[in-house]
Amino acid sequence: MKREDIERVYAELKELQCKTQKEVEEARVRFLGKKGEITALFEEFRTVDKDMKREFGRTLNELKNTAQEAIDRLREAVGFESASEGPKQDLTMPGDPMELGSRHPVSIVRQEIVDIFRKFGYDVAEGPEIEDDYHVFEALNFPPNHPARDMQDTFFVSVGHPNPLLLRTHTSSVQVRTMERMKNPPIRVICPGRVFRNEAISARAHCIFHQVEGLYIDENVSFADLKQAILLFAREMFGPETEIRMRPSYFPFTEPSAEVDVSCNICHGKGCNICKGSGWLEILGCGMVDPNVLKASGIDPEKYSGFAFGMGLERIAMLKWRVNDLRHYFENDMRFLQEFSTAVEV
Ligand code: 2NM
Repeated sequence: MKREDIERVYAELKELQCKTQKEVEEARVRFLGKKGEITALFEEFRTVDKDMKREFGRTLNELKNTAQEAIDRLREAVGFESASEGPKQDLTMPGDPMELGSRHPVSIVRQEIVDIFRKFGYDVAEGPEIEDDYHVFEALNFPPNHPARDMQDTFFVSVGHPNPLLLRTHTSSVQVRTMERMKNPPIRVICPGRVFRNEAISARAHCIFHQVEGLYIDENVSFADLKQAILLFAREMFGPETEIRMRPSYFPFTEPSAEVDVSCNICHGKGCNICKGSGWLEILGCGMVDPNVLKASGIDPEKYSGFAFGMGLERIAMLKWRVNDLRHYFENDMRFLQEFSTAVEV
């Protein structure tokens, strides 16, 4: 036996490449099988001089271990061709823990609002995101030249068409569809959904956001009913101490219209940077449904009246969790989303 024989096998091992389990097995037979090269060296070892046995013995054992390790590594590396070839696994071991996801803050807020109005007897309605001019503007008393109908504000799907399709700019279109379908009040409905406006994206504006709008129509519905409904909602949503304040406003589909503020439950009116020192936070818009809107959907405004309201979910979530940039809601940054993992209600 010569030292070169051992060196040669080392060199061959170093060059060894396998692409399949079959090739790995062939390599194992070639080096370590009954007629393998290393097995042959062990045969030869018997003829080695007595004074050399110790050194050769150690070197040969090292070679054998190196070969075995190389084969094992290759077997791992080339992957298994069938499940039965796979590594021996202890099937009684517990599995890898699964990471729990979390609800998106907008989804949490929507669910809270929907739950509150369900309790008040409202149904939930949904409708198409791609709408026509009639359901988004005309039936809602938008005059023909209203700026919201401009391409600057609304995304049009098709242009130059007699009845162009567009992305809804509010979910009021779903309420129009509900009135058309139901005809006979009482109607109590809330419409959560995505809306689209052609705005430059910034900390305070986004071209996609989420709304919940509500509608209540019956005989003798008054502004006092609206005020009470909003107050009850605000106390369910923001706590029993909450006060509301209404400021006159304007919407094409309601008359009179108002904007609603809730008392700031962070500073309780003392003034903080969330309410900008005013003690009040704007949360929604509302009003008495314009008779023209009722008429357009086939409801007799002489017999029935109603109120409607609408709120932006991102805005409410911003107040709730004091998020200062709207863009966080759309970026799906895990570091942001995981902040809400404890907010999951079970
Ligand atoms: C708002 C504010 C005020 C509203 C009106 C209607 C409908 F369809 F009944 F006319 N739905 N939603 C409305 C009224 C929405 O959002 C700020």
